[in-house]
Amino acid sequence: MRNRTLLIAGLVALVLGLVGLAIGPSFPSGGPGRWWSGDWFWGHHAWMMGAPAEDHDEPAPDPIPGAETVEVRALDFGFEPSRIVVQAGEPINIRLTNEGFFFHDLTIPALDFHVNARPGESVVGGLAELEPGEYGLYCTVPGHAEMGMVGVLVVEG
Ligand SMILES: [Cu+2]
Repeated sequence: MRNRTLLIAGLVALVLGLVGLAIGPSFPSGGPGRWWSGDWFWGHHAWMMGAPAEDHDEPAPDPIPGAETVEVRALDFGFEPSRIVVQAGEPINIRLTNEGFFFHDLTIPALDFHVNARPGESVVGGLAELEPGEYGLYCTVPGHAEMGMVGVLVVEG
């Protein structure tokens, strides 16, 4: 039994070593030894604490005056509602209100639409008149879509 335990421990160490080698080169100069302690970690993980990651912080498209505003709540982790239904041929605004503890965004890739909000923040973005169809949406912060931050914008013709 002892030999088996040692074998398993060795395999675990080997796998951890390989993982370390695989991700090591992506660490900044200074090396993996300080990845958890310094600016690198917080620079890349500040979004966990409610701040945006660098590439998720683009401004929202300007709201469209007079257009109907659809309210969407961002939660940890999901959109409420996750199914947004609007009519074709009219511009709309989407107001994303972040009621979670984490930074969130609402991105509709097919429409090149993106709004993001810090915790407690409410941000409006405009969408020009839409073609009928179903457009998938999600939160682009790593891991959030997998945890449920997905939905669909349904444009009824
Ligand atoms: Cu999110």
